[in-house]
Amino acid sequence: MLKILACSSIGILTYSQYKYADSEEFRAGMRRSDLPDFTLDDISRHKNPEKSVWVTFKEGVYDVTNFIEHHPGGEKILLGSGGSIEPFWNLYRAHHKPQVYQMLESMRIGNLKNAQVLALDDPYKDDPQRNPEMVTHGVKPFNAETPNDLLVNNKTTPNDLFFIRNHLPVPHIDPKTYRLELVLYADKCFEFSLDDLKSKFEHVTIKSCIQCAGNRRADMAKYGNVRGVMWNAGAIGSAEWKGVRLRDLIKYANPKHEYQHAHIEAYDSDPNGPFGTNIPMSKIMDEHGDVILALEMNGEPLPLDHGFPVRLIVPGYVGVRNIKWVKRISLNDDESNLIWHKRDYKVFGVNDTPDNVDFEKRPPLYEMNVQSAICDPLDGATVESVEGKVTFKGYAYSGGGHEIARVDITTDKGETWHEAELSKDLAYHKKHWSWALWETKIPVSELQNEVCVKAVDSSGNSQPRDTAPILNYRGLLNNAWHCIKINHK
Ligand SMILES: Nc1nc2c(c(=O)[nH]1)N[C@H]1C(S)=C(S)[C@@H](COP(=O)(O)O)O[C@H]1N2
Ligand SMILES: [Mo]
Repeated sequence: MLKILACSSIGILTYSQYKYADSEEFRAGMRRSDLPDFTLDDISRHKNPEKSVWVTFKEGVYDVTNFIEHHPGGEKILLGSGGSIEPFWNLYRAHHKPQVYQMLESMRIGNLKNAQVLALDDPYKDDPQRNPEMVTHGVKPFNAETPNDLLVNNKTTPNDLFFIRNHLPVPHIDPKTYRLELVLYADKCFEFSLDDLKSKFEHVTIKSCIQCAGNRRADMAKYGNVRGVMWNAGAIGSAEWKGVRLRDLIKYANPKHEYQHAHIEAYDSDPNGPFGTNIPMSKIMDEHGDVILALEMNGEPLPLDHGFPVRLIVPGYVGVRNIKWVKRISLNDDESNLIWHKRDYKVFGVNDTPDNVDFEKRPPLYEMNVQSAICDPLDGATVESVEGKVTFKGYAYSGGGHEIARVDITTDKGETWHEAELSKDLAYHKKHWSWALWETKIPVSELQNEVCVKAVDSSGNSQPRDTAPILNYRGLLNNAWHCIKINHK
C-alpha cells in the first residue's frame, strides 16, 4: 500500500517508510501549518527557567517551561534551552521513543522559520565492534552483559565477554599523545605519558571484580518502578589488571598537604562536563596500595570499551568508581562536585521517589554488599540430571575485600539448604578483591520448580530473602536471594 504525504520532499513512500510515516517519531518536529513561525533569534531569547524556556526539535518549536521540574534527567534539559535539543538527544538516545515524541509534541507552540534541518553527526559512529554473544541492553550508549551461563565457565572473564557499561560514546585516544594529569590542587600539576607510567613506576597485577551497582536490576523491577539499564545477573566480571599504583604517582608528586579526596575525570564527556568520580585518599594511600591505573586487562592492552589506554581499578568498590579513559586526577580537600558523582549511585528507601530525594543528604556508595547468583542453568531452563543429580553453578562476591564464607542453595524456599563448593580467587593481604565461583549437585528428587542461592561473607553479612524491602527507584544493590525457575524431566 502506498501513500502520498503532503510534504513534497518526502514523495512516495515504500511500505516500511509508510509505517514509519505513521509513527510518533516521524511526526515529531514536522512543520505544522496551524502554528506560527519563530526565528532562531526569537527562540534564543527564551532560556530563563524563571520565565520561559523554549527548545527546537527538527522544525518544531516547544515551550518546555512547565516540564523542567518533571524532566527525568533534571536540569539537564536546560542544556538545550533557547536552541536545538537534537545534539543532546543524540547523546541520550533513550529519548528516541514514541512516548517521548508524543510528550514533546504536546508542548508544541510553533515552527522554526526557514528551517534548515541539519543532518547531525552520530557521536556513536566510531564505537568499536562488540562480541555478538553479549546480551545487549542498549546500543547508544552501549550496555551489554555476559550471558549468565557463560559467566561461570571462566574464573577470569575473557575480555570480549566482559560486561560493558558505557554512559557516553567511547573516546578514541591516541596513545602517543596521551597524557595523564595529576593535579595537586592550587599547588602544581604533573603530566605522565604512557611511557612514563610504564617505565617510572613498579608494575603490579591485581585480579579484581567489577560489579555494576545496578547488577540484577531486572529482578528488582518486578517489585516496583526502577530506572536504569535492566541488567540480569551478568553486570559483573573478574579480570587481571596490570598497571601502576596510583599511590606511587602521588608519592612521586609529593604533595605538601594531606588531601582527603581524589577527583577522577575521564575523556568521555557531555555538555555538563566529563564523566568521573571521587575516591577517598584513605583508600588510595592505604597500606595495600591496590588502587591502580591499569594499562592491561588479562594480559592485553585495555580494550577500547574497557578504558584504553588507562583505567582506574579500585578493588572492592562499586563498578562506577573504576573510571575508564582516565584523563585527570585532582587532589582536593572536598568531595568532587561532578554531576555523575553527586547525582547518581546513591541508595534510597522504598518510598523515596525522584521528586522527593535529596542527593546531598546521602553518602556516595563505595563498597558493595554481599551478592550471589545462579548462572547455570539459566532461569526458565529445563534441567537434565546425571546419575540422579543436577549441577548448579554460579558466583558470589562481596565488596570491600570481604571473603565469601559460604554459599547455600535451597530448593524448598529456605527450609533446608545445600552448601555449595567454592572455588575462590587469590587474596591479596587477606583482601578478596575477586569472586568465588561455586558449584553444587542436587538430587533431582528434591527439585521443585524454584532454586535459590544466598551467600555469607567473612563479616557475617548475608543476603535478604525478599526484594520488596530493598526496593529503591534507581534499582541499585539488589542482593536479595537469587532465584531461578526450572523445569525437570
Ligand atoms: N569513563 C567512564 N568510566 C566508567 C563508566 C563510563 O561510562 N565512563 N562506567 C562506569 C560504570 S557504571 C561501571 S559499572 C564500570 C563498567 O566497566 P566495564 O564497562 O569495563 O565493565 O565502568 C565505570 N567506569
Ligand atoms: Mo555501573
